[in-house]
Amino acid sequence: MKQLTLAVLFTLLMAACSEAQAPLAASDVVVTQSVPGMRMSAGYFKLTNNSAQSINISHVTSPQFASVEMHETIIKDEVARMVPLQVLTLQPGETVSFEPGGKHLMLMRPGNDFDSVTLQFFAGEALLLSVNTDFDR
Ligand SMILES: [Cu+2]
Repeated sequence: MKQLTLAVLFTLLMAACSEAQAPLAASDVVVTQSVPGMRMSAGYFKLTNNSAQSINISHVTSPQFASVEMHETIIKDEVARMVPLQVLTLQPGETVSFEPGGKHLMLMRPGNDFDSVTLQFFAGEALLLSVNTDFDR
């Protein structure tokens, strides 16, 4: 009986640890090559809220680019256009995909010489997540 209690406690502790580890997680992170002459790349990924509260991403930055914006592609009058996404809200447990033709990052004005890109996700002043991905020029 005592052994069983310990096993349950251990399991609970492990669950608590993994929860505390990463309230926000990113996977399948891709930053595309910039189109020649455009000096602009797109960023795609999946973002998951592992916490019990909703998360509001206010902006994303990258040390390798002077400007990063969250965009959403919408179709209006059969014309696709991009609109800035002011805030990205993730409900508890929700995963949102940034993908071609939908939500995406626009990364503008790259610096010189880098072979990986860092994306930093912010909620106001708070840095929630920093991820790296390869970038082959
Ligand atoms: Cu865009």
